[in-house]
Amino acid sequence: MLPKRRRMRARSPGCADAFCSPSSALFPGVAIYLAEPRMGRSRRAFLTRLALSKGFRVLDTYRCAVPRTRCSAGARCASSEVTHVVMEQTSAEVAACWQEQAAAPPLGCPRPALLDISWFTESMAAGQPVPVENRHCLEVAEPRKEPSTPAVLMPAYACQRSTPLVHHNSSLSEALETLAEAAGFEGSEGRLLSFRRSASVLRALPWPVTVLSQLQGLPHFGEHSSNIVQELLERGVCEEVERVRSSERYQTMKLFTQIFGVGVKTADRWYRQGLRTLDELREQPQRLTRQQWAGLQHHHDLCTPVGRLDAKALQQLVEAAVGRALPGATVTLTGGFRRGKLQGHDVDFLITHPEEGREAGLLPSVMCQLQSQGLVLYHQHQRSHLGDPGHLAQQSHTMDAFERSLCILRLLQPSGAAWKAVRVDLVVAPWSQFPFALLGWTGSKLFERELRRFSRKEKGLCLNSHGLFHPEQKTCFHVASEEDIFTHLGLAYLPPEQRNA
Ligand code: DCP
Ligand code: MG
Repeated sequence: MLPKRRRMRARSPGCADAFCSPSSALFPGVAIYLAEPRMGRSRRAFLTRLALSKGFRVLDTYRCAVPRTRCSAGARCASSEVTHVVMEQTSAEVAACWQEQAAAPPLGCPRPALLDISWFTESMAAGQPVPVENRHCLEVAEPRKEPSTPAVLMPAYACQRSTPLVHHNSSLSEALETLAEAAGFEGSEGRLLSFRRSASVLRALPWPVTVLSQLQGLPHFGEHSSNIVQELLERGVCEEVERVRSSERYQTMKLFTQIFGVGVKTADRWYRQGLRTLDELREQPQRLTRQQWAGLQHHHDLCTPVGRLDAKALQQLVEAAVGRALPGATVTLTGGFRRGKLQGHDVDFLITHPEEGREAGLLPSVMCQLQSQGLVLYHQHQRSHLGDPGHLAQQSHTMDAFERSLCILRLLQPSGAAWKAVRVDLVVAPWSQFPFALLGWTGSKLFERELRRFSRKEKGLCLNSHGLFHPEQKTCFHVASEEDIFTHLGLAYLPPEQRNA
């Protein structure tokens, strides 16, 4: 039993059996009745308040839908207004039974629609009643397909499932990604990973999640992630996510970590020292590395997403410079653009040459070529560590030992004299390691992480951008393509467009 005050609140305001009169509702043609059996009283009260706040009319009693004067049942058939009966976790059969027993309308009176909670939550999210579709209806003749049982087998590792770029659960996965990012800002690696994994599962689902029960059986949905999804489905917004997004801490950490060369640790230090804006950083150049200073100088451009056409134009420039520096060398566009993304924060290129060894020390001459054309705004060369003892099997998931140049290049815009600064990574891999490097640099970051975890935990092998190794025997698998790597791991091949985990 609810405390008295809460009971009063659940039933107020206004008339005795309706929570809201037709004249005060935004949608006078719609009168909702929330059927309680599986819903529970407090949840019903919560949903009622939600609907009222959005201007819906919610009735406290269930009656048939014909005005009393025209209804054959006459006075027995009281006020006659419910148009939409909403139930939760109720099968079609149980719903029909409920209607017969609780309040079957007399002959001649049309029955209101018997709907599951998905119609309600979609309407709340839309801010207006959405049209009733078959999938919302409980009164279908054939047994309804239970949305609580996922029609897909969802494997636990992201490398075991297809994750397309465009999917059905963007707002849910973006909310979880925000929480993952915020956890990362606080150094909570465990929370970062669990939110990121649940967001990734949603991206892999071939249908939109509309009711919480559809999460049953899906991997990586702990209590916290499930609660977030539940709140989003019921209210359209999640308080925790909104709180994070509007917090000074999150906004400042996001601002600082977007600067080229600034990681979470640096951003956190600056935040704790009271810094909040880019201008404050610019006033203290002694705090900044050369890379961060260049990042700040070109910050506006570097925060503007790079488009596919820009990536293609840069590929031509890089190909020309590489071709002059080492004829026969190839340039492959990797990173997000290889996965089909239309925009990215940078452009990643992988360079190799079919004759093993010819690629060594290639980048200084490539950079000279680009510099002579006035295209280099900043670059930092890192020599190859491939010759260093024991490097191959030891690389972490974030760093490999390839020669690379982290650059900011000047890209002329088709519009004319204007140009913009673009972040470009050039990475050089020997031919024999190219498939591993390509796999490692195509991403997504979570996909890579999961692939390496799968290799280690399920196969006892160590995978990185240099090779696939047997840790004890220190042996390496020879491969000619990415497909070979998937085969060695016993995985179905996933093309880059399906690696958007
Ligand atoms: N990568 C890596 N080692 C690094 C940096 C990146 O192995 N030091 C890998 C991880 C990513 C891929 O390369 O999967 C590309 O990195 P980006 O950060 O450029 O990520 P994306 O290209 O996927 O995203 P965006 O479109 O924002 O550039
Ligand atoms: Mg990239």
